[in-house]
Amino acid sequence: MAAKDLKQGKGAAKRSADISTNSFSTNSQGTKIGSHIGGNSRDDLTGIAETSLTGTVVAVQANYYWVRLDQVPMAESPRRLLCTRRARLKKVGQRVAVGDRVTVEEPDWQGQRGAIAQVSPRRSYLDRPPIANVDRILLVFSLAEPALDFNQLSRFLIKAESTGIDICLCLNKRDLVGDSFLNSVLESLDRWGYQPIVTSVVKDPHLAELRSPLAGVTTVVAGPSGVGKSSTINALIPTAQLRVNAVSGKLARGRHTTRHVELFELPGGGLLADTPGFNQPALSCTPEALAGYFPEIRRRLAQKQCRYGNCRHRDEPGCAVGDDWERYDLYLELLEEAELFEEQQRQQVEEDPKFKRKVTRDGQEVYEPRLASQRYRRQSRRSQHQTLEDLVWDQEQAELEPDELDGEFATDLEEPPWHSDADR
Ligand SMILES: Nc1nc2c(ncn2[C@@H]2O[C@H](COP(=O)(O)OP(=O)(O)O)[C@@H](O)[C@H]2O)c(=O)[nH]1
Ligand SMILES: [Mg+2]
Ligand SMILES: [Zn+2]
Repeated sequence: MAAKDLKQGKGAAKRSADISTNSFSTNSQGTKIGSHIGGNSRDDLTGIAETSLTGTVVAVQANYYWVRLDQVPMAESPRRLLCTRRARLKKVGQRVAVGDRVTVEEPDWQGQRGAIAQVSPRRSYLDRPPIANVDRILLVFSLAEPALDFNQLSRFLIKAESTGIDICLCLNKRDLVGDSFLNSVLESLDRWGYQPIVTSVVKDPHLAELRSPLAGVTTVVAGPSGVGKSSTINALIPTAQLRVNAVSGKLARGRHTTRHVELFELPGGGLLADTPGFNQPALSCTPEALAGYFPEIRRRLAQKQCRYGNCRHRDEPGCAVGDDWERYDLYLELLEEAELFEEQQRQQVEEDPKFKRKVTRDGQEVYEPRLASQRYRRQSRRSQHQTLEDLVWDQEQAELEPDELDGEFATDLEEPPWHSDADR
């Protein structure tokens, strides 16, 4: 399976699709507000049945989810409800992430509470930070302070390309550089295949061109520390009030600390999430996939094919890509890294008694967890997805959502995680 599929496409989408076909008929014990019984509750009067309350998860706090509802029954009803996740979702392993489209039941308008009963299949999923249904990555770099580092920019671009999500590149701090420097940067980036939006936030603000790519979609803001991500979001959404110059990156992320991800609403519609900066994203893709993350290579391959289907565009005879392009040396460097990474993964997995090697019908090598018993089969299939995902994508330690810390995603399957106090 292509790494890209594991990352955000088929793997995640399939998981949620499988789950969403389950019926979530409610446990309606006639407890709360009689949410599924027709009648004259005030919600019925407004034509919005409580069972059809839909919304987007905009923040996750411990085992609670802030859901922004698409519609509310009365003007004074709260737009956001603090929700738990139904035990049923937990049992089938349906995680809830920021960005998920959900159905909410049992709204308690006064207490501003509810319960998430269903999660819609995801269009995309990013695991770093965990956000579902991202439409666009806004990659912010600064032209100065910190100085533009082309190698770092390339790595961020390639990491972003590897998600398959649309990229919008932004060069900030325009006020700090002269025209000739800016133009030479723009010429280089154009050769790579990118046409960035140039902004400044602080002096003589210039952000207008950012508005249209962000309107109406869900965007994740990424980039190194100090380039002006938080400043940009604050300028676009004054109510966001993100801390500028906040410490971020590896130091700020302990093993069990949650990275707080929150989606902010743009005044004209659309959602925006800040991410903690990280200085050098770990590139953990397969050697085969790497070429697809360079627009220059994609462009050449669209015109002409290499002689060999498995060409790595290094010095193979009949290669259509060649070596006469600006980022060729970087490509070679990353190809070597990818080959090394693949080899390490193979060794790690071969040595691990929890996995067995299997060759699929289409000839791909996969590693499956050895199953403890039939009883855990359903559970283990899910863990397998998760584990392979981690193996391919995560060189760093896993950073878990708090509600995964209950062991739900552990590869050790001896104890089924069927019970948890946090459930309702
Ligand atoms: N001169 C200048 N400084 C900026 C601009 N945008 C942000 N800054 C400054 O850059 C520093 C880092 O900004 P911040 O938004 O915290 O960056 P983040 O780490 O990417 O979120 C702050 O001191 C900002 O005031 C800009 O367009 N021009
Ligand atoms: Mg910041
Ligand atoms: Zn080639």
